[in-house]
Amino acid sequence: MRTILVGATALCTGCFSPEDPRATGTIGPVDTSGAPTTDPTTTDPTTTGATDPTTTDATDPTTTDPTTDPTTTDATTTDADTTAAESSSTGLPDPVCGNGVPEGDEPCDDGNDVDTDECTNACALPACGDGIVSGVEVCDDGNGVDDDLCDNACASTLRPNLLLCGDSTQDIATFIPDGAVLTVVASCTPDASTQAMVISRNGTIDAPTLQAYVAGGGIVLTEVFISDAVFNAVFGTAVVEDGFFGSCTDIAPTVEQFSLGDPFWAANAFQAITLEQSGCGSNVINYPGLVPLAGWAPGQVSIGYRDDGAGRVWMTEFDWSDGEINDPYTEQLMGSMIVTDG
Ligand SMILES: [Ca+2]
Ligand SMILES: [Ca+2]
Ligand SMILES: [Ca+2]
Ligand SMILES: [Ca+2]
Repeated sequence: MRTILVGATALCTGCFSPEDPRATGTIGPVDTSGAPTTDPTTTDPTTTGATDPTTTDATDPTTTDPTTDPTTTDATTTDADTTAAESSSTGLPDPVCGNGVPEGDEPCDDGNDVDTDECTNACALPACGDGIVSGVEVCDDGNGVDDDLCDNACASTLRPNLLLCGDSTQDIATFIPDGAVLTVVASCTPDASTQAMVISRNGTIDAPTLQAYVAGGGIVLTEVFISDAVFNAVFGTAVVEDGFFGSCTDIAPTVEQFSLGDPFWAANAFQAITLEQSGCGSNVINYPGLVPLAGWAPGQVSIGYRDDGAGRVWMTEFDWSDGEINDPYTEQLMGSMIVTDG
């Protein structure tokens, strides 16, 4: 028994005893305390956790998804290109005015060729100033000038009627200038509605009526054979016809020009004709107060005027009422006299 115990003690001489501080204190606590410190603190939470949410997550939503996809590519570039392409090439055709269908910026399109109804031929609604007389407009010269024959409210600045006193083969409506709105009325009794009264050779005149009319701003034109009687009726004179000139062509005798500085010639460029081309009548040069304008020769006056108050009496002493030749220049001169702002 003893030997075994000694032997056993001798064999285990090099072994660590449980009481040895080196074995228990050094190895045990190092293994145990080192493992838990290294694992949770260093590796798991810091490296793994920080990398995943911060780096990966931030890159995905901010950079890739929202900026590139929806904003740049989809919304702006692609949509806009598609829309423009559809409307210009693929979509509706350009508006056609006159097809009866209001399209694009056409306010109307009635498809007819009537310019003066509720839709003009330009597919526009009627308006004062468009140069088209429609609706309640008396006139519409579209020029923006208020003090001419048609004012900016599309109302005529003339009295409405043009009177013909006496017979005339010539249609005196041909004397009405472009832009003037006048109604021809057969009458020898002018009134406040009379823009001008044209008295032909066989017209019947009444002196007091003529005097009141002219003094009130009326305009009178005469003809061959009656100029002296009209002049005397308005001005109380006693002039008589003197001689007879011209070729009785019905054309205004503008062979000779007088009073070159008169406003009438500023408004109507003088056009000379020959004596053979001229209408016929008597010389009115000796009518008192007359401003001579044109005639057959020096000292032989056919056309002139004299004012009385706001009115004016024109001597148009030639055979215009026969109307055998429609002469545009004669019509222009007569028209200019009719709309004179006396
Ligand atoms: Ca149309
Ligand atoms: Ca129309
Ligand atoms: Ca108009
Ligand atoms: Ca005007």
